[in-house]
Amino acid sequence: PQATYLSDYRPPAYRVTHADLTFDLDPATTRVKARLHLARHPEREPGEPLVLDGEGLSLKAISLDGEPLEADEYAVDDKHLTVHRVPEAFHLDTEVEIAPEANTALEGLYLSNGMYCTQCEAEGFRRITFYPDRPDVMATFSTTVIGGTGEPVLLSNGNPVERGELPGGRHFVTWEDPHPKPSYLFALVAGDLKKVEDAFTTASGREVTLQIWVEEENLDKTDHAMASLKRAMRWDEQAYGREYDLDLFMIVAVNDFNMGAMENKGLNIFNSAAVLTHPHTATDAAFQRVESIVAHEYFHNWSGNRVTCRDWFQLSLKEGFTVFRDQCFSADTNSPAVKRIEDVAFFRTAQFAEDAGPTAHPVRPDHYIEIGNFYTLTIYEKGAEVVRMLANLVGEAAFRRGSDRYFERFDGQAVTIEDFVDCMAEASGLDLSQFMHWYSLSGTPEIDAFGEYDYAKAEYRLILRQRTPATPDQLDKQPLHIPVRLGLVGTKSGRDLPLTLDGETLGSDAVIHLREAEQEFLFTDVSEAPVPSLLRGFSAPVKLRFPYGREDLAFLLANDSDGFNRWDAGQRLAMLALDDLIAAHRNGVEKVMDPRVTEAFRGLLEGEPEDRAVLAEMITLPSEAYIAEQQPLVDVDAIHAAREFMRRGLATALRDDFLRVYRENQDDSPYAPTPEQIARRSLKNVALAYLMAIEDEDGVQLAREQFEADHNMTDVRHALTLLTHSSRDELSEPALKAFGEKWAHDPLVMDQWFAIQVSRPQPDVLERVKFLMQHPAFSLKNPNKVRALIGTFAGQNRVNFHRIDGAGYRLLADTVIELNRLNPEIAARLITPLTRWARFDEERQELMKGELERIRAEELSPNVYEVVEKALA
Ligand code: B3K
Ligand code: ZN
Repeated sequence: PQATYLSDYRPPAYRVTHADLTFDLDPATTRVKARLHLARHPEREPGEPLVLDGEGLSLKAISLDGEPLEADEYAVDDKHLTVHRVPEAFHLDTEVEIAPEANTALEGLYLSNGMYCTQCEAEGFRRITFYPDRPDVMATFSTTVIGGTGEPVLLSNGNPVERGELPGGRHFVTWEDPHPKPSYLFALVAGDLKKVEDAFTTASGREVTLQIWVEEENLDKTDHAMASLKRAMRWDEQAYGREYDLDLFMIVAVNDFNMGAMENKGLNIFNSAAVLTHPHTATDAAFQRVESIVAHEYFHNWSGNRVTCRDWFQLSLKEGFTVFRDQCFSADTNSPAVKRIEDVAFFRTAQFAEDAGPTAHPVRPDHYIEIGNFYTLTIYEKGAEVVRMLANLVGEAAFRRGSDRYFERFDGQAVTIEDFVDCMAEASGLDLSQFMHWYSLSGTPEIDAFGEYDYAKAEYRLILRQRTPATPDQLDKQPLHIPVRLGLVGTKSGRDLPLTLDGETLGSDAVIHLREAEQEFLFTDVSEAPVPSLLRGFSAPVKLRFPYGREDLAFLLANDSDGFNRWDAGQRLAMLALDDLIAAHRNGVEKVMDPRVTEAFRGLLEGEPEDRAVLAEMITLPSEAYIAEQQPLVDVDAIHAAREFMRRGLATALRDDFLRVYRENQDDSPYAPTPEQIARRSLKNVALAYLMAIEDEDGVQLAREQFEADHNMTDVRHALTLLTHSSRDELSEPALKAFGEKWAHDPLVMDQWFAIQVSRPQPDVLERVKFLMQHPAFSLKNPNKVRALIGTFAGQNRVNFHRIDGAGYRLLADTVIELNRLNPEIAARLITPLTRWARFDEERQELMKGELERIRAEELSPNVYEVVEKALA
């Protein structure tokens, strides 16, 4: 496979002004007729051949301006159709055959549960018809879909303009999309679907019909998605001044989908897991996920569709910005502090790991083999952090002026990241040239901070040093422009002290700009010795080290005015204590609980009742994956043992508090995914998890009652997880059985049933994974099932996946080898845990590399090839 380079970008030789498509649907032989109106690109020389992308297409007919082409006038290979000589402007007709039922890669046109659907981003459209399949070719589309009695509903982008009956019990609908769009936003859905309909009036008074299309049995699971959609539409008008631009907005739920959802113009296609909710089938987390994904896809209508990417290297232009937009939306709708804590906890675990591994890449990569491998945490989440830094740097008002400018100037165009940042620079008057390095640098920058208080001079000297460690793709790194938000918390008053820097008063919470490799900041008029609260709100995606003592951290945990940093201080304090426990475990000496952690937690539990959702986060220990990220060499067993020891220690010491918190937060009112209810449930369930860590009899009783009460899925799933993860089979087996039988008909609930079982810490779990792979509800062809069973086992069950006999690695490699043939995109993602071999001991390294080599010996898809080559480089 060949790499594509950003530096090779050229505009397309020919543009498509309009595409007219007709699909005659059939599972084995779908006929696709395309009439493309093409014209030479003004920046390209006349006389170049026309080269269209096309993969897996069987060409049946081709003509140019109505004249059939002779065999020597064109050529077809496995990737392209070339027409040797074409005029300046012309139309090309092609007819191809494709087989949706044989499409297990779920890219292009495929069948999901008997329903036709498409996924075209990034390069799926070329599996549907011959086309210049690149985002900088934007055309209007007319699409006629012909189906039979099995497909009463025929959908595509835009507005339906004509429908009618055809001979042989067939019928058709023609759709017109007036907005020029790249081919990756094309969509078609056909099947036996039912809809829920609602309406939205835009700020300027346009009436929009909203439809959610699902299989009949899911009609009762669409309320939350619909409500979320309407909130998102209103929010985008208020926060960004962006209105919806068609008369119809449709969402379709499909069971087989590689990602969460897809923002096709006017016809968003969703993984059913990202749209369907019901109090009895979806947890609070699922409700929140649905809300944010519905919003994310809707927001793409402007950040992605109206203004799109010039090429796929600019992917973060739409993804980073849109994630930032959906994060802000969710923060406004729910608890902002908790949203930030959750996002950062995930980011520092998963994106930092990606940045530290063999597939590290910049937010704007400069080359790729398979773009499908670049829908990553770096492009999405780090891209969002970069936009967040921009927003904080330029300030709210300038950011809005900049985004208005961006949407207005580039409407209907395919643009670059520079275009976006230029708008922000113009709107703010700031020089953002150094800031641009954030887009080209891979790896996580590290800041070492040191501080010194001079009592006599009332000065606080802060020294910040930055460096970004080398990554496989980049050895040399330049200093970045890093916004560091901070406060100085007085140790006497417990308050933020006023900040004066270089004679300028900054208030008590300020952003300082680190631009040099090393920089000193001298704060004057500091009236008492402070503890610095640094990188508040995670103001930059960096690792920050400061030699905090444990008392300092306990102090910040109790006093910091920044909720995020209070949480972070607690995490840091727990980390220091966990480090001791890990070392004790490794050295075979007795583990001792640091009383400062216990007392800090006691203070939280017994202190002033505050935001329950934040409290739940504060009393949650760092995950095993996050702890692993902090270790020079990962010892999975020591980490697990240390964390369990600490959980049990806390549970033993604070048992009565946990029991009281549980009881105080029980709530029998009807389920609603409101921030208040979610906060109560999460706090109560964290408390219950502590009680179950020591298998406290009251705790066991409460877990059983909570499971049996069957009040809502959040509580049921949590209780079932605790029972399943307990050491007592008499607790787990009956509950699992009852749950599995009750929900055998619901694929989304069965996914949860799989995930709960394969994340249990007991050593027999690998056998259970194998056994469940034979379960009738499991299928390797369904990405949700693969993620629930194999993904959860390999990604979250660290002790068992990393078994020293290598059986976990072998199981993953076997699955990857099989999926490489069926679904390369999912296969390539699934390998991730094996690519992180360098972080483990030698014995495990050898085993993991051995499995990667076994995969490499297969005939590989470009997706898997690219990941395995990087992992073994
Ligand atoms: N833009 C899609 C990504 C789908 C790509 C799959 N290869 C989902 C999203 O970010 O909204
Ligand atoms: Zn997106």
